[in-house]
Amino acid sequence: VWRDGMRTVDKDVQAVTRSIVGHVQTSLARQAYNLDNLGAYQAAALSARDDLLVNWNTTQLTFTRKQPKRAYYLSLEFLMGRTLDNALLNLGLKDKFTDGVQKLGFNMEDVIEQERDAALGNGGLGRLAACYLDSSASQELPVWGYGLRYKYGIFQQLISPQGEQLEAPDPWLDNQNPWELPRLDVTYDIRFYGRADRLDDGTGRAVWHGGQEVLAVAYDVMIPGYDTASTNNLRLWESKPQRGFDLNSFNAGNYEGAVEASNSASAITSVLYPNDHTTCAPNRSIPIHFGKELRLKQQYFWTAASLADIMRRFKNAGKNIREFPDFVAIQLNDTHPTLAIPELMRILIDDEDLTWDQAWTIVTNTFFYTNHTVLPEALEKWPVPLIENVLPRHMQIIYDISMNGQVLLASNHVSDIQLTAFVEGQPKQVRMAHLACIGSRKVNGVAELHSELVQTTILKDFVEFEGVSKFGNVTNGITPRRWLDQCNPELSALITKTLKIEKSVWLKDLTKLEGLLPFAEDKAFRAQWSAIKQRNKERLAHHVQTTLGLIIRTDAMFDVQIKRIHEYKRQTLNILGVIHRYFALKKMTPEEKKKVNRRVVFFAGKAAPAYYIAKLTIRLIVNVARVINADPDTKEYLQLYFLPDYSVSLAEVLIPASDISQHISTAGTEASGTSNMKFCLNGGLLLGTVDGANIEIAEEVGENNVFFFGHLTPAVEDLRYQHLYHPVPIEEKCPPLAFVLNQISAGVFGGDGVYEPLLNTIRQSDYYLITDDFDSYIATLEMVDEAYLDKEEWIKKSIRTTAKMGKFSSDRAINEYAESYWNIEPVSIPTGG
Ligand code: 26W
Repeated sequence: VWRDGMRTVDKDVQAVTRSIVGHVQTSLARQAYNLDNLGAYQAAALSARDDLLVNWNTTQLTFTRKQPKRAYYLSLEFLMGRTLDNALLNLGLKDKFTDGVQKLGFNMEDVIEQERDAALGNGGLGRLAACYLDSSASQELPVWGYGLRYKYGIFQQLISPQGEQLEAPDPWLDNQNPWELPRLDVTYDIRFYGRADRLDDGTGRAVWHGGQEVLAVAYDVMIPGYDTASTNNLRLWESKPQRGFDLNSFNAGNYEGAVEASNSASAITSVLYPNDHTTCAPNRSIPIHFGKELRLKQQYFWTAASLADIMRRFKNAGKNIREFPDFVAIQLNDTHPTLAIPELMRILIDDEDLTWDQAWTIVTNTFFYTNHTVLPEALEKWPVPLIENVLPRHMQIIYDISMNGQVLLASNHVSDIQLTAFVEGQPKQVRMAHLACIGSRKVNGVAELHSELVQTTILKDFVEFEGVSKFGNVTNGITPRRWLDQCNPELSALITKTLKIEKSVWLKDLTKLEGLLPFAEDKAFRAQWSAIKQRNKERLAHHVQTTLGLIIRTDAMFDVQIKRIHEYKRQTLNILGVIHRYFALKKMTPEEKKKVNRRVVFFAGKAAPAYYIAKLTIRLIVNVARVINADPDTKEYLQLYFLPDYSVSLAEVLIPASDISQHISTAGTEASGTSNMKFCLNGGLLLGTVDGANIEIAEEVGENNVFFFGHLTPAVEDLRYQHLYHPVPIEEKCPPLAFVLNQISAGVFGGDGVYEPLLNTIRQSDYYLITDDFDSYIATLEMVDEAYLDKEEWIKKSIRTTAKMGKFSSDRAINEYAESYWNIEPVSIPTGG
């Protein structure tokens, strides 16, 4: 049914309220007259779910009938955030539900706020997976996601009175989850440990037996497309003891052992590992999770269950196994699912009786690998003895893959036989990026610069060996549905009114935003544009006041840096810049201060629980905020906030309120960044380094609309070498920075020396080049101030930025994967209703 230019479910407000009340009474077993917001949310969610289910069923039925080639997105993380608002917008039912809950005496915004985020991810990689699911469904592409149903998502961050990060569990499933469908009939037995005995029949086959068997149970999450009935599936696996206890231990009369085994089975999907990028503690010798058996078990449990499920679906279609790559494409989201490569080899050789070569041809035409980081400490390596113990058959296969690689190399006269899936050292380790690369059809990075770096650094040998055509780039994208229409409804409405086209048109073809360009010259339009930014600032201030009790002034520039806390992302550079500004303000006369651009600086982000330096950074920010916000000399001109417990939902309030956001990683370290795109889409300007997708954003919006600073990627290695072999004291190299560091050391922000280890990372090797980039950073911040004082010119930049962000829709990105890699096509889904 078409309404307002959108294919909506055919339902009037009365039908909506009837359905909600029905759920209150029958699903929740409550009375409509004494319902609270939480009850209203649950009933509204169940009602929306009914509509999703109809579409989901139609979609899956259509796939089963038409048997198109399908793509599967294997990701250990899906950072979905909330679902209700998004589902209603995609279904075209938001207005009716808003009216409907109002008729029942509720405010839609309050109802939406009741939902807990599904925070099954750490950051960029997990949120990217969520955006790609939205785009796949919206473009009617047959794509399923596969992940784990963690009982606990990313930890909740609390800030102690001293400013330290504390971690609390995130029991997100405690209030029931209306968005998932348990599939207690879709289960697989997943084996660990035991023995792998090679058959001596010359086939290379082996039998893997014994050990522990764990049950994988499917939970399905419906993924509605925007303005289409197409509703895809995200299948998450839960681990359970196979029969509630371990039969072997039970038979031996070992009751305690049996109970223990059941504990360890459910442990597999109990918690999301909270580390991104950092696999080592600061001394770079204490591994945080590599070598952690449970993490390896998570990875295998998930890939094995997903492959078994994909294989069962393929076989149900009655195809020949050799046609597997014609019907199945599997995208590996980073190296976390790389065990899928030896697992598919195992299935094809041991279960399907194929030869090694037949199996390898299928595998290398099925998998695609995306790399998301070139930081050496973030590259996965698994100790051989660990794999040998947990997955003995897979270790044999990995050795065989490596050996075959060596033979091929020798026959190709490649001199450098470094090309193996292994590193030397005791114990030997498997380099997962190498295995993923060898076993895949294509390998891609996530922005132009990053894809270049993948080919010239970590996978250089493979480019030489396998040819450059295996390597490519797909620049990341974001879904404009959540990251503009949902989080910034007023701006979305203004855009629709101005472009004079249906919202559903530009939200599906984001390049249409270019139509805003001429309006940058329209004074009345600029006034509306900036009034919306102002109201978004007030919405953020209101949110902070109600959640934290803090009063934020909104007559100032909002300057935002929100992302995981990491040395390479350089929150330190930002806070040192804030301190520098604070002392500059302290020195000013009242006359001078009057000309100052007022700033409110926001930080938010989590640190990996064992990442000591990152946690010190948070502590420093919180304590600097305390001093600055209380100083009567400066508080009118500079305010600083660290907002705890960063999440998708918090980002949705922060991003639309930002005038400028900071993306200031050391050049060559941030693979892409995706929040940079979200800010710019919402008319926030970008202050950043020449890194990741910042470069492509500048290419689109024009260099005069972004603020770049800092050394470029090719200079980085040289500078690091200089630091080590020709160190110059900071007092000489950068006196303003030396002053700031000394003030911190002197205790101006308290701490009694606690910040020394953080400051020493800068004073000593300064791996991330704070001392080299500080001066140009400060100079650029001053340019930002100057630009902001010219209000009209600033708004023009803001409008032009939004207008040129079309490229960064995840619709464009997912189409590149679909066309150039997976070779899949849209399947149109008949509209029900
Ligand atoms: C320690 C194990 C580990 C290592 C790396 C866990 C997770 C990771 C991820 C690759 C970290 C991540 O999220 N990378 C980010 O991916 C985004 C989506 O492509 C990019 O935009 C970011 O630049 C990149 O940091």
